[in-house]
Amino acid sequence: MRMYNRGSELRSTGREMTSILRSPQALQLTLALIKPDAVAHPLILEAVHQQILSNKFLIVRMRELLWRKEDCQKFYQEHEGRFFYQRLVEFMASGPIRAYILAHKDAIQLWRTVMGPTRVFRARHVAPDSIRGSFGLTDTRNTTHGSDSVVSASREIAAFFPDFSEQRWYEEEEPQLRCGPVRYNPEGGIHFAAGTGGPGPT
Ligand code: RTP
Ligand code: MG
Repeated sequence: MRMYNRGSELRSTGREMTSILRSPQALQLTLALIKPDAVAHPLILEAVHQQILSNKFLIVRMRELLWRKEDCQKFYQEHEGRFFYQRLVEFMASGPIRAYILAHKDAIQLWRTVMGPTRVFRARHVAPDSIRGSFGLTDTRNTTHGSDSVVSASREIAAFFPDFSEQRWYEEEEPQLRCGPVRYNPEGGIHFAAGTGGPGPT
């Protein structure tokens, strides 16, 4: 059984664990991607998922998908013209990826810290226990992606989860998740506010 303990209280409810969250600060959202190099290796995929849990993120949504080259081009538009752009776009379309919406009071910066530096050689030296330091193969195949600002996070979440309404989530789910209790469903790989039965369409 997987345990999730974020606050002062933790109790078992059979297959799931329930914890009480009490934070006055609103949860922030970020988009996290696990890139094809890691999704191709089930043990690495699971290790990255565990890093998300052990760093106390709430997993709001999760999906696996194959991306078309045009989608990658659009997603990485800001890097168009850079020497690594073509390589990056082709790599991201080369196999399945996993996308997450993660919540935490400091989701954007925390996820970037957990990932480690972009360049794998640097990651191995300055943050060997980070995700990229542990699993990154090259500067392109560097295991994960994370949004770099609130504006990027909103745009990237909308690109990967077109049915997700951030506004509705802040109105309906965020207060419940923040005030707890929260459950983690190991089968679905997501957290949800206890008593809600999990997220419906948003
Ligand atoms: P990311 O967007 O992936 O979360 O990482 P980041 O902000 O640290 O990096 P960014 O500059 O946005 O670059 C996006 C992705 O492009 C690839 N890249 N390769 N020197 C290189 O060869 C190089 N520089 C960037 C990486 O895969 C990076 O994650
Ligand atoms: Mg970036």
